[in-house]
Amino acid sequence: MKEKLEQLKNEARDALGGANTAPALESLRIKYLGKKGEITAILKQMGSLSAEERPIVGQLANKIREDIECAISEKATELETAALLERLVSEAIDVTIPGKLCSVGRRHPTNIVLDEVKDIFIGMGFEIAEGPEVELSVYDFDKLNIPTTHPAREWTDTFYITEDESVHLRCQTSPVQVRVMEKQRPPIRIISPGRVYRKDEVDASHSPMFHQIEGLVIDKGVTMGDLKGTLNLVVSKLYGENTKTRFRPHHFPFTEPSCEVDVQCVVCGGNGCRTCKQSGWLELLGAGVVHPKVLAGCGIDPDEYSGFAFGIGLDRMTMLRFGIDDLRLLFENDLRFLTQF
Ligand code: 2NM
Repeated sequence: MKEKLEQLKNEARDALGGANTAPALESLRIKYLGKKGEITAILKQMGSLSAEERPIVGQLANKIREDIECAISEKATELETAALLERLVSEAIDVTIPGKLCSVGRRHPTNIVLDEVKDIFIGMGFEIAEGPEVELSVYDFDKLNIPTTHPAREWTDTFYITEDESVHLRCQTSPVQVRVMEKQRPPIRIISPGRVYRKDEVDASHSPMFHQIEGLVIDKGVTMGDLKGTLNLVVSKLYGENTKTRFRPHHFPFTEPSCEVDVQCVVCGGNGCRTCKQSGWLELLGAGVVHPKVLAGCGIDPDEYSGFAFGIGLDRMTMLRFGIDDLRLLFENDLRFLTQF
């Protein structure tokens, strides 16, 4: 029995040497020390020994069991340490590697100018109004006093959505004004910026989609004088205190009287250059006193209220502001262009 125990001890030592995983170690523990393990089996056979042999073999058996237990726990610690070391190496983070740069986007030049214009009007008590780009022809044409015979209503000029011409991509943001006038009682002070659509061939100064900022003021006793005062103030904030303006008579179906407003050329200061085609003036916007028919059509009594409206081409303004000579640059989204602002 002694020999058997010594043999078990050697066998266990060899087996432990080759156990390199926690499960392998556990199965060795069960094999030698478990309830049905080999040492236990020997201890169970002790009854057949003589009284002299029993304590000697018993001692030896206990000693070997303790040795094996000790060896197993040492091996377990060794395995844990090795596993930890491996994790530390494989999961190592080099905190000295430079971070990945994420490039921050920037505002489009059109939005830079739009925000400036918005700030000026908000400072004057205006609110921002928005509306759908797919618009009812009733709102974009009829309620604006644009007759069915008007060239703007041709299929060659307007992106119709329906065969019956009742729905189209808006060609101005005036329908937003109409919607506000129908819903809100005066006083009204709004600007409505947004995309508008016209069937234009693309060139350096035309695009089928462009941007407008329209404005509307309705109250008791609003006159052409208020229109001039307001727009002159806007121009002085945009282009400087002493910038001259010129109001030229014009025609729009939705305003009467109507005018176009020019500013002294921002490039040459009025002396004449390529940008202003030697005239010294740049066309900035269209405006006028809202036609009584338009007011009445929106449920506002033209005998009680009056107002003025205007429309600014935002893309052209942006080009002038930054000296951009081709409108297409604003729509191509070429980063080499956009990162310059
Ligand atoms: C312009 C020029 C003149 C205009 C008129 C209206 C409305 F809805 F009140 F009738 N909104 N915008 C208007 C007037 C727009 O754009 C060049």
